[in-house]
Amino acid sequence: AQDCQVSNIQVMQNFDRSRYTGRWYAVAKKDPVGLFLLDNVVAQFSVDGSGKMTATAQGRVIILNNWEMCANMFGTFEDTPDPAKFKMRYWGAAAYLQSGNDDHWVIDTDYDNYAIHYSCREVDLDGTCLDGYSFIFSRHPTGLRPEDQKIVTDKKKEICFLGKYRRVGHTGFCESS
Ligand code: DAO
Repeated sequence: AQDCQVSNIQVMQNFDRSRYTGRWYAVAKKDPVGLFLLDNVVAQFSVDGSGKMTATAQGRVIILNNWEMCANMFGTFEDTPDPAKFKMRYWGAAAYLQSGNDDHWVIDTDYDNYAIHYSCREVDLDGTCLDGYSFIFSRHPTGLRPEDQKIVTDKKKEICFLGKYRRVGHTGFCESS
């Protein structure tokens, strides 16, 4: 399962969206073409009364002419036959923020410490991912626990993004607003 075919990527088995709710700190990110969220990225997942997953996220962005701000983002998730694969429609609190419709796959999580997210925006002719992004989330703003690092490294390799991540810092930039 490591031929880098998007269609062969293994996702979380028996994904439980209710255990996934709450706050997740992005600690690393593989950027897509035209990256948007830079750092101080925190996502908050919820499940509404009808069982649909929703999320809000914050992060530092630079828009238009080098204007730095904290983006408040919203996402709604459409279910698919695979419980760990969603279609995410997302938009910003302000019209000039990015919006779109991306795949949102949960590759692996223990629900209490780490989660690996994956989204391929464009599949190449050979079936590999031409443009995609991925967040490594932690329940802890301080980062991953040492015991979770090997699992995460192995998964980065499985999704063919190993070596393409950068650290996502948390400086409190979005806490003042
Ligand atoms: O930062 O380059 C990028 C791509 C990320 C786009 C998605 C941002 C909005 C997400 C909202 C909800 C949740 C996780």
